[in-house]
Amino acid sequence: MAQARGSETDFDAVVVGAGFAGMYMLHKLRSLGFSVRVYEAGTGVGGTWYWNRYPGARCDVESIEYQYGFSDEIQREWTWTERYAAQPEILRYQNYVADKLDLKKDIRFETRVTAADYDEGSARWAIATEHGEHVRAKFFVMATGCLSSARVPDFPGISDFQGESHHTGDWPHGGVDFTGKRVAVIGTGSSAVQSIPVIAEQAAELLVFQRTANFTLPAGNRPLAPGEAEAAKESFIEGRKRAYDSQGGLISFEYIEAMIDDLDPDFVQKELSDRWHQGGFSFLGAYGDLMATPEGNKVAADYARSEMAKRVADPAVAEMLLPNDHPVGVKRLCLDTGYLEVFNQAKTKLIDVRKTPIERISRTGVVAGGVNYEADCIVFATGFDAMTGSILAVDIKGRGGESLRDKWAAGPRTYLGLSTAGFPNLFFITGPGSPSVLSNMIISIEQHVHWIADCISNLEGRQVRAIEATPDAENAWVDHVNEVASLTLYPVANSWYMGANIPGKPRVFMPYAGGVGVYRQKIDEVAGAGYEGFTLDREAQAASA
Ligand code: NA7
Repeated sequence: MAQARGSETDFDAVVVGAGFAGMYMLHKLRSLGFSVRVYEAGTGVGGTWYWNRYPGARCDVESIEYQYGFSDEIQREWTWTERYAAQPEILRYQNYVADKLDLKKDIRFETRVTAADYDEGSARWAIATEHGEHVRAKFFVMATGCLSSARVPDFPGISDFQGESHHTGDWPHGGVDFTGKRVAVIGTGSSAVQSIPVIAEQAAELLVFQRTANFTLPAGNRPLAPGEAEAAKESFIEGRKRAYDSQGGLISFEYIEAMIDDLDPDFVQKELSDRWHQGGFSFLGAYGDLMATPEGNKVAADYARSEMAKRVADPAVAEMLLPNDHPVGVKRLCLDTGYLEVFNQAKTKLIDVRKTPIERISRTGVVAGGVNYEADCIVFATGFDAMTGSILAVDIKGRGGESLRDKWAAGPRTYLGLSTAGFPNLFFITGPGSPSVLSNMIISIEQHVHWIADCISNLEGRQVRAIEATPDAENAWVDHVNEVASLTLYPVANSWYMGANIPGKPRVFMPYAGGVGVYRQKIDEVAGAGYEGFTLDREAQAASA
């Protein structure tokens, strides 16, 4: 245990981020008796759901599944109102949990961690914040989220724009009034697909700048029927156990394992149709090779395109909106509520910026293909420096002063997505190399929080002062992550999973595609074998005894 446990400058653990991951990590470690300090850049808890306040922001995992599962009391006390919860409801839930567990007293808000240096002599992290605060901790946990580093492309002239502009991931707390305005939205990923129908309700004119047409299916959102949420509470804890062992941490649908060629074509079409109209990600589980072979995927992609085309009145516009350069599901599938229908409105114009790239932002709008598209507001729905952006935003230096930014210059390298060689006592929650964004994030967060808390407890109990992944174990894991990815179609698309949306970012498939259940088995085996693949610092143990 830390000598100065509970002092204002020395902690057992410092955690960065107070979203779902950081909040639960704090609670878990604190309940085990450890002293913890959390740093959070925002003024409140919530992480992703604190920052992404754009109109229409909504989770694409069903609310019943997208909530903590560690407390039966909490899940019974909270009642979700919609099939897919909207951002304000999720943020209210997070605040309810934070207040119930009295988490906020250990969180320093409006404080970014800027640097963390590992001191080998004391086996402690020295952590610095933007306000010049310096604290030390034995364990350093990055709970920074996978999609937290909002990215506005480096368009020339961006500061010349005289109107209002916002990134969806850094949205003003007071909201934005688009009434009667000419609004330009750049990007057509999930954030754009969710926000555009809501913006269209207010805007006088809507310009949508599309680089890649994305697959989108109707979310099928609806209010939960009276009694539905209550009934779900009865089976929730039991369902959680199944979710932990499932493929994607979701139990509201089954993945069919049989390959398409072994199935009756009529069955396949019916399955695709049923799943499409059910809404959500179940569509991607219609048969075993949907995400694994171009031939298998094409059947689903053709089905998706035919459904999407039905929603767009003008065939020329439909042609622009139909994805044709990547398999379905390898970029995050969008779930929408009235997105494609917006393009049937006279006030909406779709601009293909693959054909006519955005050249610059002018004082009065967006210039593409030599045309200045005038706008009063620009919405940058341009995504994030995903998975590594927020980790590398902190200048982390490990043993021998090695910089994590340098170590990961050619792409992130982790052991189990939890740790990285050369950086003892540093943990990532849902880090690159773990299922993370390919799963129900809450399931993966809980899996990691449990593992890290068990690990810390175990080491403290044995008075081990440092744990560090070995380079061999890390290399083998990185190879395994790549091998599993290569069995899927994921690497073929220019997605943020691959880092492809950031100019100059290495193209590496970052999440682990092997599934939540398989992954869980692996990390539990590692722990059960006495932290196989890690070095435990026993020399120091003897010294401190
Ligand atoms: P995404 O999914 O990364 O979408 C960003 C969009 O912005 C996407 O359509 C990009 O096109 C587009 N983009 C990015 N840079 C540019 C430039 N320079 N020019 C034109 N268009 C650009 O982010 P979201 O916020 O929508 O969603 C992130 C995740 O949050 C989502 O997957 C869910 O998990 C929730 P591209 O496709 O790269 O050609």
